[in-house]
Amino acid sequence: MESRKILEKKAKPKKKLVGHKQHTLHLLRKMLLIRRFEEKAGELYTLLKIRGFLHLYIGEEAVAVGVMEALKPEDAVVATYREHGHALARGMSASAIMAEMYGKQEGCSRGRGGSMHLFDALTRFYGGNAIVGGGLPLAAGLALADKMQRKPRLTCCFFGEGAMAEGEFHETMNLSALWQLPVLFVCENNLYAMGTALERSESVTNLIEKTKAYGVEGSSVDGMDVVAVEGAAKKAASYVRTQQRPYFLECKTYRFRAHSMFDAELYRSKSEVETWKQKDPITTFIKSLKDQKIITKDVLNKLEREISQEIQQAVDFAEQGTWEPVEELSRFVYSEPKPL
Ligand SMILES: Cc1ncc(C[n+]2csc(CCOP(=O)(O)OP(=O)(O)O)c2C)c(N)n1
Repeated sequence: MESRKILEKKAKPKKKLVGHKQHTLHLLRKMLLIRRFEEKAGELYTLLKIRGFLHLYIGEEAVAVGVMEALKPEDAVVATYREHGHALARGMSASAIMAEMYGKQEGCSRGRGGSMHLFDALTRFYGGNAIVGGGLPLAAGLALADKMQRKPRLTCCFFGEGAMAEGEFHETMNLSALWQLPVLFVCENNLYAMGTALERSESVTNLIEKTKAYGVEGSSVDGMDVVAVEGAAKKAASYVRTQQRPYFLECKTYRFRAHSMFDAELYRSKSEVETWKQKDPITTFIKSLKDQKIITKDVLNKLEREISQEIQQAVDFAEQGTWEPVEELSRFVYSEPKPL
């Protein structure tokens, strides 16, 4: 009897570890996919395969990946112009995103939006917004529609701390609290809005104080730690769903690359960037998984190979894609008549 008890005791954590292991590998896979996808995109940009603006998310992967774990398929997601990571974490196909960046018809926005305007109705991904703060009122509108139609869904809105200096942020906070809208606001505080440091543009740098002034509850989390972000996001999403009220989650993070492909980075020192790189969300996660013996070198190499194949397929898909015929350029400026 005693030995059976011991066996049962031993068996339990093993079972848990399998689920835990699969989940951690899933988080790592998503972060690595985003990192490698964007490294490739940066390369393709210099080869002039991708034109227009390109804002890389490298360094911030733990935020999109952790938060997305708290969302359900029926929830909506709104992001900024730095949104490849969010789109991939939400489950959009790397091929459709790459083709979009190439400007091909097979892209998720038919090649008309490019890097800053990714869209996918299937995963309820509403962008990709070039205007700083522009996604905030859109998120409130989506949540208001859900509330009016009594649909039990949540809208998750990602934005940078730079958006908090915009009027749209303040109007959205006010109305979301007043109308009790189910929005999870996720602020990706990477300390700089283009070349402007937070303390140079905001009189109050404790961001949660700002939202509290509107009656919106909030909390902060280490945005370089995917597990911490996932935990905080799950609590936050549960608050939004049960209370039917907005919530503000600040994720403290850092972008390792320049603001966009055109940025001399005169506003920060190389040593500051190097210090933050010590907290790289991917390398620190891999180290902790290795220390816990959850991952081996072989598993990691296999993961890297699979991701590399997925990205190569995306590039091939984009290369073989079709250009939009010039005579179709004015199509979709206005919605097309629906068949009666
Ligand atoms: C309304 C508006 N003003 C200015 C710009 C130019 N602009 C593009 S990105 C950016 C900085 C935004 O920083 P933040 O919101 O912190 O996001 P991050 O780039 O750090 O992810 C600015 C000022 C813009 N796109 N829209």
